[in-house]
Amino acid sequence: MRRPNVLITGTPGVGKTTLGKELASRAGLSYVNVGDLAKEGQGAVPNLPAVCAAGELYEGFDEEYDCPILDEDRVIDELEDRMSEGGVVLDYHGCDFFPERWFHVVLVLRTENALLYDRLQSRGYTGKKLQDNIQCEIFQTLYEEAVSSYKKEIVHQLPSNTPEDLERNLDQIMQWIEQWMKDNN
Ligand code: DAT
Repeated sequence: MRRPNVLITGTPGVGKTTLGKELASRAGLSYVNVGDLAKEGQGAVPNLPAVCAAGELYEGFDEEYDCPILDEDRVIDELEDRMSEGGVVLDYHGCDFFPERWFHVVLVLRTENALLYDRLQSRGYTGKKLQDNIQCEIFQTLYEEAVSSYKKEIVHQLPSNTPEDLERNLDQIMQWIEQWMKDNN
């Protein structure tokens, strides 16, 4: 039975992981967090700073943002087999480097600034990192990235402010998945 691949993207803190895990569990799909995958990835990378352990799918470290830089090509190689099988909910705060053919639907979660600010602050973000992430949401950077990387018809923005939003989104996506399965099997 064919199953769809769902990309969940958006600014850090909008609720991708919360929605992605719950959706995967309800729909019987598998959940992949690209950030975590990179952290746990296999294979050695030469010449990385000590902060990036050998084997991670990183190609360097961004001093300004205090975070590792993903080795996008290796991440794609790592995921290719699973994605071509289908049935994956993929979670990442970027979307322009995945092959377009991987996804049947692309969901961009959106959160109001004040709420996002509180969520990121309680995650320990401060200063430039906090400001930049808020700006990323204000400028709808991930939405722009999604519509320029995928067919507009498959890109949907979903509000992710409250638990009610979460439930509504889950219901809607579950219906979409059921319809997709009917249409494609
Ligand atoms: P992300 O994976 O996009 O970084 P997350 O799933 O870790 O985001 O969520 C960040 C925080 O926000 C976390 O404390 C859970 C909370 N949250 C997520 N979705 C929410 C929603 N729809 N309503 C209220 N809080 C939500």
